[in-house]
Amino acid sequence: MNFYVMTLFPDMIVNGLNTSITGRAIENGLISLEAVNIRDYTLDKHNHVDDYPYGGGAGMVMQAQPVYDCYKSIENKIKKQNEQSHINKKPRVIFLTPTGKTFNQQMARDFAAEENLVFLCGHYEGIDQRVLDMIVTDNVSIGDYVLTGGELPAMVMIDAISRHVKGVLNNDISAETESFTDNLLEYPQYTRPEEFMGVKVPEVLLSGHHANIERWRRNQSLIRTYENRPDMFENVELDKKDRKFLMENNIK
Ligand code: 6GU
Repeated sequence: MNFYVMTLFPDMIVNGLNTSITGRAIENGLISLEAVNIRDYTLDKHNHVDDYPYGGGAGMVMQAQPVYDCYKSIENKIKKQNEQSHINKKPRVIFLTPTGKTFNQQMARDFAAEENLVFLCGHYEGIDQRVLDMIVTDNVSIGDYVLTGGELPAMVMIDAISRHVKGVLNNDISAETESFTDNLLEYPQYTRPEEFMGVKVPEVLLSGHHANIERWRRNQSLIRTYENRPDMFENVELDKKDRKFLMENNIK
């Protein structure tokens, strides 16, 4: 899977993602990452990529031309790569914007099925709408707060998408057995020592009784989801034992 990021801060993208699990995936050739500097495509003699907004108002707007030319260079590169295999599919282009659809785990799975993904990071007050209308296929936000630019959101998305690419995670950690998959949050984890600053590991986890451990973990997931994510809890499929546990604990 190939990620292309159009940005004014390519170092931020590359330095952030060359680390840890995504870094290893790049090293192993499971994913590739190219951060392309939009400023390299400006035709302005002072290398400006922004200008004042028509209609007035605060801030600056990124101009259409450098963004368009930057995109075209990426599109051409992908076209050439696809020529041998007779594929002729335009890549999805994701614009990172607080006005987009909120990113979630299902979107991460869907995007992971693509061969190429192009991300467009905005800065200033926005990007000229004309170039957005020409090239963008998906408008995506990562949550209800405002950031200074699209770089961190692009990195968040690339991390979440990469986890769904075969070989990126260890085989024993499946991307699908984790939080969100059955609308439940993960249960708490413990490791050695058995006692830390006087606090013991929950007895059941030392018992070796697999059914009891599974039940305890499920109950913990239920409590966590109920307390932290009431919106998700509504979609949890509860069985008889779940209901009994919730009743006994005055939940629901
Ligand atoms: Cl994608 N961009 C910016 N600037 N802020 C955000 C965001 C994106 N998602 C949440 N906040």
